[in-house]
Amino acid sequence: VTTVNAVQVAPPGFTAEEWETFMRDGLVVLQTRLGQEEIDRYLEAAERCLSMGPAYSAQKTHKVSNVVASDPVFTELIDHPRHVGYAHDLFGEQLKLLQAELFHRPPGSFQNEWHIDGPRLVPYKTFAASVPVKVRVAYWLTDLPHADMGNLVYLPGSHLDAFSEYAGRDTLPGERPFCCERGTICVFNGNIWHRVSANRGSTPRVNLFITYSPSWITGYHVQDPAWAATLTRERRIILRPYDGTLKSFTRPPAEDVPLYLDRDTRDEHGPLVAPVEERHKWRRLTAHEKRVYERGSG
Ligand SMILES: O=C(O)CCC(=O)C(=O)O
Repeated sequence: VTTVNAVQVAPPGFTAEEWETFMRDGLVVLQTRLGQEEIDRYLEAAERCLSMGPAYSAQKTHKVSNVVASDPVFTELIDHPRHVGYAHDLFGEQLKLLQAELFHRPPGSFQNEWHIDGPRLVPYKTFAASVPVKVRVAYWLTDLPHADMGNLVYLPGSHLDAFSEYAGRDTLPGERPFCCERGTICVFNGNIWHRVSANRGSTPRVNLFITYSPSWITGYHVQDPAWAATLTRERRIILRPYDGTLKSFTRPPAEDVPLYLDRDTRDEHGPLVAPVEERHKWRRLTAHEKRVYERGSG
């Protein structure tokens, strides 16, 4: 067995039950949740990011993009072991952090329109119908006990319908406002139809969306390689700061492989590893593929 020094085993990801819910509904609430101390730490960091400006008006939604680069507390979220394994289950060795956003939706902020994430003309789900290419991990930092508090509103199962198209802001049959206690973490498929409700409550909604994709999905940030080089190996790799070499997004360089070791075997071998010289050309299965492969060959 070839071992690679200082490479960690992939942190835990979906349980069988969480996977089933995620595949059926397009959204799953994780068993793991934040304690009050962690919530306070993230809210303080959120306050620091929001106060850096630009100035925002009380009733307007304020979004901080690429928040992992804005505060060291959020930099930790690039690969936080409480959630990164979920994204790794889907995207495996080509995992990339696509977006990281902080949302502050104060009382009086408006709703947005039904949409899916990513391209609208020919959506991701045309090519990625069973497993999404964009997955979002949401950290909810304030209580959302009922609807109309600036909640995420989504249509469970809508990721499974290749031809669904919705427009506008009207209520749709089957829609679900996401309600939860602060500290809740959920993972959702970017292909589900969703919108945001107006905040008619008396408290701001504050949350983070940490979004992952395979490394070859683009469209948001080119991460600063100088900053990325100051981070841990895993964080640097997950940011994919390949500014000068576009083909690295498709075929990551040898030094970025493996990102993690297999959770079961604790090495980088898998059922389909081909005996070639260069390990960055070995085929690696995602956790999801492994389940499918093992069912088929077992
Ligand atoms: O803030 C939300 O709940 C969802 C925001 C949204 O629709 C999006 O970022 O695509």
